[in-house]
Amino acid sequence: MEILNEIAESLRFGEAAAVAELVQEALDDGIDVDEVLHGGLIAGMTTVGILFRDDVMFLPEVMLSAKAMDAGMKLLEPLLLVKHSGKEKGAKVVLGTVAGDVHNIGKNLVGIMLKGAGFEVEDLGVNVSAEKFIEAAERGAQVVGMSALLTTTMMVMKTNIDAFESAGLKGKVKIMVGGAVVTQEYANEIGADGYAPDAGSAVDKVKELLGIT
Ligand code: B1M
Repeated sequence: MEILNEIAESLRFGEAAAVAELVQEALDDGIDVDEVLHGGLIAGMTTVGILFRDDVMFLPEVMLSAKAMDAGMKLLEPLLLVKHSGKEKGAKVVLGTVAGDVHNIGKNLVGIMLKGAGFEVEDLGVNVSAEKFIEAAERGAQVVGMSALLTTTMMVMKTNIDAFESAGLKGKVKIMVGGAVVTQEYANEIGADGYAPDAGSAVDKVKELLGIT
């Protein structure tokens, strides 16, 4: 669909106002919110990732693209919450991006989907230390979700899981990991209870971890 390409293109060029306008237009045209998200915003961000990797785009430009993504997500969030609404009240999930890592777009999306499904979500933000995760878990969470986008910071997940073990929380709180660089194999290797490749399957994984069918 042409308009989705236009959204992706505007995001690639970091044009926040244009992204917001086009997202609204796509929604007004009756295009499904998930299509706008995946075919427009995420497709655009995927291109940004490739151009960034290949030294065609640089950090300041990627930051503008991230701002444009936020502008689009603001419009999609309320609709995603309604579309994916469920009734899993009572269970609390703590989310955060691990220490040393400031990528939050994917983690935020996971939070939106979990809230939509009815879970209570405490989002600790980015650059979250093991201590902060543990404190939040001790306030009463059933699941702790850690996100990492860098090959360097994904190692921090292992340190955090070890810290949960030392705090006597391993097994009491389920730990889910995710983020572009994380795999099921890595999750198994570091002793995480669960892994999800994307925001939609993060909801299914939390339900599975909590025995909700
Ligand atoms: Co950065 N960055 N970045 N970056 N950045 C990547 C990750 C990179 C792959 C780009 C590249 O080279 N192609 C690369 C990492 C390479 C590596 O380690 N293998 C990279 C780099 C190198 C860096 C810096 C080191 C660059 C520098 O400074 N020289 C720097 C690090 C900063 C830091 O964290 N300390 C940096 C900075 C930035 C910006 C600040 C400019 C910006 C982030 C802005 C923000 O988040 N607010 C940024 C961006 C935007 C990206 C790319 C282009 C896009 C990430 C994104 O938002 N994707 C990214 C390229 C890429 O990933 N292909 C890149 C869209 C999002 C919806 O997907 O986050 O994967 P994602 O989330 C998905 C799933 O992964 C999953 O669900 C989400 C939705 O489906 N998921 C979970 C995520 N978390 C989950 C948790 C779960 C379950 C599922 O359970 C708890």
